[in-house]
Amino acid sequence: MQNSVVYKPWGYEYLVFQNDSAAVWYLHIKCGEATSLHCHPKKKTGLLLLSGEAVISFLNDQHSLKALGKMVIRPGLFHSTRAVSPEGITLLEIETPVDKANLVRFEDGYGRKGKAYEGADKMAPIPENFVRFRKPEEGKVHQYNIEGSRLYVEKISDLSVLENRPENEVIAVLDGGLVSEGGETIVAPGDVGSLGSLVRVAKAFKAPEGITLLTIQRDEKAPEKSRKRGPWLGTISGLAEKFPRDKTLALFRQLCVNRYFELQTAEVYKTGVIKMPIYLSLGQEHIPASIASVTKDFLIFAQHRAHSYYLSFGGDIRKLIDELLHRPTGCAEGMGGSASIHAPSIGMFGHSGLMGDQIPIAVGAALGSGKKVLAVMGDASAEEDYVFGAMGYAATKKLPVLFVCEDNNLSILTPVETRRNWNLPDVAKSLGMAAVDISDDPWLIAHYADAYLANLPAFINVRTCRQLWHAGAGSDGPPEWNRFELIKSELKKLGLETESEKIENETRSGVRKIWEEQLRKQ
Ligand SMILES: Cc1ncc(C[n+]2csc(CCOP(=O)(O)OP(=O)(O)O)c2C)c(N)n1
Ligand SMILES: [Mg+2]
Repeated sequence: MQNSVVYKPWGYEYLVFQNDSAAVWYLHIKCGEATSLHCHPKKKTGLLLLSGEAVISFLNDQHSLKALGKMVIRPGLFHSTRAVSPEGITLLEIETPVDKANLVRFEDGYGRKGKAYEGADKMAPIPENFVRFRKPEEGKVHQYNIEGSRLYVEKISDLSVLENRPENEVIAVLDGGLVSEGGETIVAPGDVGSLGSLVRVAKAFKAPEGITLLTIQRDEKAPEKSRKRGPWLGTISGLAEKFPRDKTLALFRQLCVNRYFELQTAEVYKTGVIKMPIYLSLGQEHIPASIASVTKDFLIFAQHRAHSYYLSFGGDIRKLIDELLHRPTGCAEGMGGSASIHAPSIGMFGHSGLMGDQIPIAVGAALGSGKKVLAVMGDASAEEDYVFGAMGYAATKKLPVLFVCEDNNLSILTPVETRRNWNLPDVAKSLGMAAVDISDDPWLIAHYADAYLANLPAFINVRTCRQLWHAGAGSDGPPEWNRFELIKSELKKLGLETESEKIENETRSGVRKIWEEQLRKQ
């Protein structure tokens, strides 16, 4: 548990820090979701809200908290934390003494009433870029940044050093504390409050063992973007190590083909020889490569952003180029174009242009053929009612459909949070199929695609970033996270730097050469 992210029906949590006195947990609760109404009979819990807005409910009372709001929950007090802001909340819980099993669930919206803490099936390795506090050292201040806040952890023996610091800074005690002349505890681990109050009481009481303090400052200038979609996105899960190296390299080769195809297409588009709108998958190109690395045995129904599906599932790159150039030698005889990559020879069917209509058609294909079907949608097309109708039907009839949503948070330019307050995997679950909400880590995508194959229908929501404009080759600046670079640095850690550089160079020049050859055929 110490090194795991624990996935909960309301979001996830992981251990940020632990010493003999206290454990600090980081929780992300999704909008509208809540922890069970629970208590810890033997533990005190300090709550510190880092971002968003929460309502803390007790048996007969409620309090709302905004960013950097704080509260101490005494042992035995039943409480539940609900996220009420659209982006969900991030919360630190400082628990003391350290005892994760000390939990009584009284009421629970997810059927966990009376049940113990989550088991290993709900755990995954903590991604590398999740913040974890190092061991505090006397005389040193360690700084961390989480969700628009700066966090400092320090071990202090003489509390007078705190006197010149801003009084309204929020603090949590992680070790040590203050005692009275008679040896009674005044301030102890798990306490949360303001620096000003601590400084005031520190003048009257002693700190025999010093104090280990977490201090938090809100960074008002933190870029909005970094707070936009949650810290668990744009991460690597740690699964990469468990994948066979040849599989990882084959996946990387395919995603490089997809990526350099899109980059080269963008270049060619700027010259004006492509006469139709193009829909590039740059930033999302590794999603089909990841699914195809598990199996290519699917009928494929994707939508307008589908070049990478065609390439990953056995399409011929020259026929794709010809399709973009309106040639009869194109995969759809030049009549589909970028938005409708149609290639029955590889089991791929072109999109009509009506967002989401590929989903009922995909479900119908599964019903009629009995074959496995990959039904791909965007986060916006998934909002069409016929998509839900078809997904519900697939769940009822247990049809072999893997639904994948490439959730780039955008409908052309409108982000999800201004369009809806519900979450797609929740809808899929309520319709009766397994569903997950994951970052676009290729190993994680492959892991779930593989795991779900035996239990279709199932739904995978992949949080990803579109790197270029909705249509065309323009860009509005760097993506929220750069998945390609994250993948390359992971390959480096796996000792695959030389091989992956070679693959990248080969595919870059190979794809360019093929594009040039096809253009010369004009
Ligand atoms: C039924 C319907 N409504 C609206 C449109 C206009 N439209 C074309 S693409 C698009 C956004 C699609 O977003 P998403 O499904 O998330 O895919 P993405 O472009 O992000 O990959 C919209 C609204 C359409 N083609 N069909
Ligand atoms: Mg979208």
